[in-house]
Amino acid sequence: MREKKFAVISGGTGSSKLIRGFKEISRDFYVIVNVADNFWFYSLYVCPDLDITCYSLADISDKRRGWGLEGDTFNMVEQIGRLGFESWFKLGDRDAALSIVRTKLLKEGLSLTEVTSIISKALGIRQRVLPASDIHYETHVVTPQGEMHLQEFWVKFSGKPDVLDVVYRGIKAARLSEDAKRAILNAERIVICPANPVTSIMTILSLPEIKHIWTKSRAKKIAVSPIVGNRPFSGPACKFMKAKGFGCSSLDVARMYSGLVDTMVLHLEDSHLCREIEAMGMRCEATNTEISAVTSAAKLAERLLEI
Ligand code: FO1
Repeated sequence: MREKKFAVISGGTGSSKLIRGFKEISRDFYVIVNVADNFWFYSLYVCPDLDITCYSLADISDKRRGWGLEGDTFNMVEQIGRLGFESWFKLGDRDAALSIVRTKLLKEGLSLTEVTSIISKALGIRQRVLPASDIHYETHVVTPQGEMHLQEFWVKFSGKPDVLDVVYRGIKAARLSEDAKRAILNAERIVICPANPVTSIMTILSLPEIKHIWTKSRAKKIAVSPIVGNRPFSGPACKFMKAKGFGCSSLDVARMYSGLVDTMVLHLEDSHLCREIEAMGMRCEATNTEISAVTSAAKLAERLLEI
């Protein structure tokens, strides 16, 4: 086991695979997690990216679905449907238990950072899982049918509507959490996971004052592209990148992260893009970024701590 001060910037499903790899080789690291896809579901505060991070670190996640708990049941949400209410968000029964506890503690006045720390400990997690912010803000997708929360776009409408824009509602009033700030300043190395750049990563790197903290941090900053060729590993990254005026390739991911990272890591298939990326002033490394198996995730994690 390697002990090093490093932080991982993380979103949901794609990130959780790499996090499992890091857990194989290190017990002690920070995970700074996107919170802009959090939302209220029947009075419960649901935090999909925090939860998949915790479930992955506790090794109880549903790896096939990429969210929720392995072996969970959906009796609660099915009953909500039978009562004639909206049940498109399939919050599992045991998954809901976590949201019930979180909502109770938040209502008692604890911050999301404090609540996440309590939940992590209860799940036996040794790593520090840090919400990027303790203040709620939301990713909204602007479509021809109107503006909607990311969860509505992705789950209720299956990611089908055209995307005109993506906006972070409330971000100006949000702040990087104190613990996330400290992690960024103390880390020797920061790895940006292969996550959706628009809805998982820039939601964090666009927070007010982050520019100052990010520049002050002496950490080596490395980003892993979530795209191979023109295909994202999962999810609607391309639709969102296009709405933001980018194309859909690792080169475009590098353009988005230009000035924020020292090194771009991309899939071997995309190694021809390295020359153009290096011309942008970044280092570029092509390696196997396909990490569905935990052994390949650990191998990539190992490499990310070396370069
Ligand atoms: N994703 C789906 O595609 N369908 C669902 O019904 C669904 C339920 C769900 C419940 C709890 C949770 O933590 C995540 C859930 N997700 C579901 C995943 C989630 O919508 C997104 O993948 C993430 O927000 C993206 O980061």
